[in-house]
Amino acid sequence: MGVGSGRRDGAGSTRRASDTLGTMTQTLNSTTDSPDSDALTYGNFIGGEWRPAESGRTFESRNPADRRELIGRFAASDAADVAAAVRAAEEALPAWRAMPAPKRGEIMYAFGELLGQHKERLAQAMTREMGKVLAEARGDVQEGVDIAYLMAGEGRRMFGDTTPSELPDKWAMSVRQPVGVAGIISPWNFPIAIPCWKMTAALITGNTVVLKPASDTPHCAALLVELMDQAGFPPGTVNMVTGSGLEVGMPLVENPDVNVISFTGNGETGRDISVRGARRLLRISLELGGKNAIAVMADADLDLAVDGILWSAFGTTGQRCTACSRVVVDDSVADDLIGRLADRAAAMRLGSGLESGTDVGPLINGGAVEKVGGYVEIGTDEGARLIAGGEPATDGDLQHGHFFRPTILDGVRPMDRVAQEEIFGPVLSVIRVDGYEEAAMVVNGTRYGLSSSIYTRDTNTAFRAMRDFATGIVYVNAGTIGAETHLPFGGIKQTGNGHREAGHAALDTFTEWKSIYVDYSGRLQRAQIDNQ
Ligand code: UN1
Repeated sequence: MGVGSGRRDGAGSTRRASDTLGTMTQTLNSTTDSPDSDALTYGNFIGGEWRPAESGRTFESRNPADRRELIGRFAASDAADVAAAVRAAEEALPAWRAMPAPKRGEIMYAFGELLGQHKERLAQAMTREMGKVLAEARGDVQEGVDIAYLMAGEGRRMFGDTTPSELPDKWAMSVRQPVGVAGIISPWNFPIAIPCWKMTAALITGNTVVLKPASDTPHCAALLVELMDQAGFPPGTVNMVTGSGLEVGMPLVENPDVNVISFTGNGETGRDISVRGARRLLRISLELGGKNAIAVMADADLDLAVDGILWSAFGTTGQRCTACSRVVVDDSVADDLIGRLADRAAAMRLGSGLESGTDVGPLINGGAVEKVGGYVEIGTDEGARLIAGGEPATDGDLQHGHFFRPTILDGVRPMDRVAQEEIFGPVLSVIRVDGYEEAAMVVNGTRYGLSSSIYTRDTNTAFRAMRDFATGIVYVNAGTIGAETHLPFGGIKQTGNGHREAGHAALDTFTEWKSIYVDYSGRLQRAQIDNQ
């Protein structure tokens, strides 16, 4: 694999990502007394080469559990770097789309295998860079492996339709064709899984890719792209440009040679992308979050519900699009449920996700701590009762990280801001209702529609919820998180714009349908006319 390292730039040495995978000899970085001397500098990956931003600027990524730890320095890119990456993707496109899809699938299988082999190192790197506890980070990488294998298989499926023609001696079929250059803008909360969802679907269908990873997790992205290079994706098929949304994301959206954008992130940015893209009829897939509810009915198994709620609300520190941020509970069991939730939440152990025994890792950055704290205040001002957490955790070593205690607000009303706005942190609002009808109304009473769940022992109620809950994903007797890669992932209403990721539905974002008619009758046959 890789020989030598990337070019040197003004800010130090640009390393191949593989240095930290231990797959090549470390040769760079002169001695310095700085405590950050071990931190590496990473470039962009364009046309099969690692190179610094054209401006030479860099930015830092730090460990959110201990911000004294520098993860690395990354190219602070701009429109010039984006243009170079899009050019490389365009140049690679003809050969890549001409390669038989099963062959593209073989490279995808190799990539899935490599991801699996490097699972532990990637998971550790992920926990260091974005904080989720190690077991969850391993799950994140596994999700990447799963989608790589699923999409590799699509190389031998990618089914279209063959169908009878209305005329004799005529053949009709439809096939998928790649869209072209795919701009992928991925979030930090699933720094391996989500770019994998997007890139594997784009690549297997014959598109080439420019990845703009979240600026909070450039290290994970660099490691991922390095593995894709090793797996054998030809130069230019996968490119990566790091930097801010404004300086990299928007130029990618505005670049006229980008044919499709797939974005996961906040609603405001999604809308902005939509508006900018609309001017040139750009194909755009958006996944913009949720305000996911778990309904707990009077007949629910409360032990099961408590486990599911805590996992869904505080797993990944509440930083999942699918996280449960509302519990909609039947009044008859509310006190019992809430008492158990509060006790368990208070007992959760905060700390570095690398330490065994940690239940809840840090939030992604200082801004997130402020935002979450702000929402707790908004909630209590609106009349909610704080029954667990409610503040940053700063005791001992926690003071060096972005920790916030698992928080539960009771007595929240359905239209309160904490019950309507996505907080993206460990804050759970409890809403009391009377019976299924009211529960369903409250579950559906938000602008989002990603995930929902119901706990009940009554089969009829469960089926009603499966029919009524207005979300793209519904769980019965399980929490709101844990979607599997072979089913469509996405939501309705303002969660997105109708597209789905994962499953074979993901292919729709990255392909155009072409309908083909072959007439072998040897005479003019007019559809709709000669078949009468
Ligand atoms: C997200 O939060 O954006 O279903 C993705 C889940 C994960 C994916 C979440 N498999 O929770």
